[in-house]
Amino acid sequence: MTLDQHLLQILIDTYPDTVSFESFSRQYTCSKEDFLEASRILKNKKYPVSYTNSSLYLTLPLISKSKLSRLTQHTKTHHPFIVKEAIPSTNTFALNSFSSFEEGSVILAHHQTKGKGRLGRQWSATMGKSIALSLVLRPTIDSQSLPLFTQLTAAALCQALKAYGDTQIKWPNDIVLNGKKVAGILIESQFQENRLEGLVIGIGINTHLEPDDFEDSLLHKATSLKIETKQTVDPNVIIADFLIEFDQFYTDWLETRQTFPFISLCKKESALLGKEIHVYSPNEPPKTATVKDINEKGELIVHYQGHAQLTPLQSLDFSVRNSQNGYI
Ligand code: BT5
Repeated sequence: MTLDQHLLQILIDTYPDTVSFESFSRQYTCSKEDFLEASRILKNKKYPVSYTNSSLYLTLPLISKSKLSRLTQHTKTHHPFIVKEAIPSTNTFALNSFSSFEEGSVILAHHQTKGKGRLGRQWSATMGKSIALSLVLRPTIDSQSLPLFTQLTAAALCQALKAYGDTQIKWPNDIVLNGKKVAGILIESQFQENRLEGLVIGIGINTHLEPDDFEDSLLHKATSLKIETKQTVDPNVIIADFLIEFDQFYTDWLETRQTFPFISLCKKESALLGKEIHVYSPNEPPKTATVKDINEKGELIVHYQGHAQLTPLQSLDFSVRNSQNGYI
């Protein structure tokens, strides 16, 4: 590790306290110049660091491997944590080296520079102000069960974020808080010679983003936990809470193959049930429909205007928007 990486580690573990040159140099022999240079490097990399006199501190809590391990020591699945500084996408990173990660591995990044959304869309993030997480799984399932994982993940994430306000699930993969998107889910699969080798469950959560961090086009439909609660939140607690909820649903489902526990939660917390929506599918004009249900396969059951029958929608093919106010 380089000196700035050591300094970052100490700052993370010391948060919210300051780290002085004296205390740092007791552990890592270095000159004051080296210490200042390491501080400058962190600042240039856009870590949220500030100075007081000759001390340094983080203005926001960052992901801490040691804290995460402590908070998840009793989870049902073992979760090794891999924390990267800055990478284009935690999902791509997990998929590119899929075979090297054991089941339950969690890849995180302080800064995800080219996050992916569904259907080729982008997911934006700012250094230290968002959670980018990819969970590696190798369940023995057929590819038809894949859409279920989005609902299972949405239920777990919605539960984990309840502590910060009235979160709801906008089928299939958005978590909304006070009507605006605060988190998104992207599940990707890894195939080896037509055999499903495993899954990468990607989630992005806006923790400390400020209005300035969002592009203009997102301002009316995106938010962060900080904006909504006016408080600093601990990403480690959020990640641990999500994994605890996820493991519960996942291990139960592996055992029983019953989808009721998480589908019923998706229905209870649905931002769409009973609403009129526009359904967008590739190469077709949007169609107006009323949302009637979410079935046991995780499909959205809608009633298209003028149709006698109900139609199930699969998350892979559609995106939906509320008719009245654009987002939900
Ligand atoms: C999603 O796609 O919402 C999936 C987001 C998944 C991100 C995670 S982060 C870890 C992992 N690694 C990755 O590379 N990705 C995953 P979708 O439903 O297609 O929504 C994308 C749309 O949401 C964009 O077209 C924007 O309109 C909007 N958007 C982009 N960034 C946002 C943000 N930070 N907050 C709220 N909305 C955002």
